[in-house]
Amino acid sequence: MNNIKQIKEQGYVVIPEGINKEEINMVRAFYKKTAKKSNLSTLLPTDILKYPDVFHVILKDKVVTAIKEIFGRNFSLFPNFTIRESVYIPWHNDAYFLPDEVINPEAPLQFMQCAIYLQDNDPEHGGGITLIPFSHRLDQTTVKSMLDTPQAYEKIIMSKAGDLILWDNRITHKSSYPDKAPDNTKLALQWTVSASERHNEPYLQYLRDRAQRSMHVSDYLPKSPRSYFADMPNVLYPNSFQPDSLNIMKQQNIQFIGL
Ligand SMILES: O=C(O)CCC(=O)C(=O)O
Repeated sequence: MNNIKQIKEQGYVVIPEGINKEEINMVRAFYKKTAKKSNLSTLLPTDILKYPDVFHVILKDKVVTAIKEIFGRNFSLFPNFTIRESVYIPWHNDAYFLPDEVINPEAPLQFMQCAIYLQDNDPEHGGGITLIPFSHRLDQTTVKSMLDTPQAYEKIIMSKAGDLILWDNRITHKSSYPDKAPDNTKLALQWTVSASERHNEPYLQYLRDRAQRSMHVSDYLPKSPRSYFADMPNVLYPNSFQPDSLNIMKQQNIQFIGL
C-alpha cells in the first residue's frame, strides 16, 4: 500500500530508517547533555534550535519528502518540536479540541504528528506507540466504546530505532507500555506538521493554553511538560533560527507558524 492510501485508510505510516545510527547517537547524546543542564525530560524548542544538527533531523530530505507526499502540498511547522524521555501516556486523542470541520471522519488530513523513536518498539520493552487503526475515521462515541476493550482493536507499531512514524492527529493512541524494564532510556523526537490553511489558529491557541492549564492526560503525569509549552512563545521567526536552518526551510518551502 502506498503512504497516501495507508494514512487515509489506517491513519498512520511508518517510514523505515528516517534517520541512521549515527544520527540516533547524536540526538541521544544531545538529549543527555541538555536534559542534565535544564533538568527537564521534555526539552525546550529554543534549546533544540541552538543545536542545528538536531533541528535539521526534522528538515531532512527523506522526512520532508515523506510529509509532502502525504499532504500533497507544502506544510508548516509549529514551535512544538521536542525530545522527550520515557513518557508513558495512556489512551488519548490529540484532535478533539479542533473544530468539527477538521475532526469529522470525512474531513481530509490536515494535521500530522511526527515521531522518531530512538529505540526499537516491542511488547516487552515498549519504546514506541500503540494505536487504534482507522480510529481517525470513527466518531467519538464509537471510539469511546472501543476503549472499553482496547485489546480487541489496538496495534503496537513495531518500529525500529530511527524509523519515522507519522499519524493523522485524529487517531486514538497511547504509548506502548513495557512489560519489562526497558534496556535503555526511551527517547523520542516529536513535532507536529500542518497542511491546514484555515485552522492553524485553534491549534496554536491550544499550545498557548497548555502553558496555563492542564488539558491533556500527559499534563497530569508526574513529569508535566508545562515548561516546554511555556517556552514556545520564545521561538521567534527568523531570530530564533540559525542561518543554515533558515536556508533549508526556504529551500524546502517550510513555513514556520509561531505563537
Ligand atoms: O511517544 C509516546 O509514547 C506517546 C506520544 C503521544 O501520545 C503523543 O505525542 O501524543
